[in-house]
Amino acid sequence: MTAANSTYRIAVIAGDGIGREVIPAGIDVLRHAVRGEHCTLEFTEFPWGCDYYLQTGTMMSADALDRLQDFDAIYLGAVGAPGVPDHVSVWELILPIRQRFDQYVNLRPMRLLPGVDGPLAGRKPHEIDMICVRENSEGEYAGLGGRAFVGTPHEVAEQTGIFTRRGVDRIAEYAFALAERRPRRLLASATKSNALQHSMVLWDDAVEVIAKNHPAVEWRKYHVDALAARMVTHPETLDVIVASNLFGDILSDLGAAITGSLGIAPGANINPERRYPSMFEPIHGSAPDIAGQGMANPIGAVWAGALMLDHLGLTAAHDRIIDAITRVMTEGAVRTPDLGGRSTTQDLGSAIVDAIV
Ligand code: GGG
Repeated sequence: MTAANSTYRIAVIAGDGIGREVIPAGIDVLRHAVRGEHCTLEFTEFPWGCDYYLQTGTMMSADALDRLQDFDAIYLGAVGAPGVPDHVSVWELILPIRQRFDQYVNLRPMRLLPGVDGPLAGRKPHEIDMICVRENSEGEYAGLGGRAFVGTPHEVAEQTGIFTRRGVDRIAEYAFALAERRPRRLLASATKSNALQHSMVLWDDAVEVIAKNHPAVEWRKYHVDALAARMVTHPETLDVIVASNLFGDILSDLGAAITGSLGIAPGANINPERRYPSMFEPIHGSAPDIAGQGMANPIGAVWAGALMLDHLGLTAAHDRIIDAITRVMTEGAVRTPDLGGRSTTQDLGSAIVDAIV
């Protein structure tokens, strides 16, 4: 950020599939939302993703991380395409960015918007308002392990989860501090310490110590399977959920599903110390089955963009976007097919732009 002229430099990686459709809609909304804020959003697009991989053999250029480091934030669409193994697209783009820039918090709001019918019968927006604080730098996605004897009957794979005291302490601290700022001040810690007797017992021990610093927060731990069930049966009892990398990934997809569509859900990969740029993305993937048809829901990307503005200090612009999304969903005239409508990505993006006041 350059304070003198309030220009915010944003790296854009639209990526693959519907990422290329929802990110332009998001940029359009962001530009409208900051009008009157006396600032400029300067977007720099990078062509990285699966097409780039098929042309060059790598998902990003060799100097990509050095180049991204100079930006105030990164706005990501989606990665993944037929013809490129998913572990390549994720491990050569999303995960290196999260790790290099120590984006150890993956924040995923899960909120039923007014006007949206989720799959849980009769539930009202105030009953489904959760946020997942997912550990984003280690755990099950640490990347350690390997395969041997590939292609033989003796083939073996090892995937090692890494849980450090520092890693759990810092994500728990972030989650409790967030819970303290929310009206209900509730926190659920996702564990599985009955079966994972090393990693998840460390997780539980660390969370318990951090909880003592936050006496105003009412908290308890749940085994992750029971917590998944509770999200469906009693979502109104849940507020902040703190979870490991894998558990948080799964729970937040479930959370998105019960709010009506995966297409609505935003994600923020945050380096809270602001030593490095943070990255903002819809949680959905590239959806090759609907890519190219202009029917993807842009709300996840738009909402992720709003989280980016909030992170950059443009809180009023964030609020304007959330109000506009809420207004459009409440009115109900413009909906993409995932929400039961026939509108296009562009229709919905334009309706959100028009609803910004
Ligand atoms: N919107 C980003 C995207 O394409 N995500 C796909 C994905 O599977 N990401 C893995 C993760 O979030 O850990």
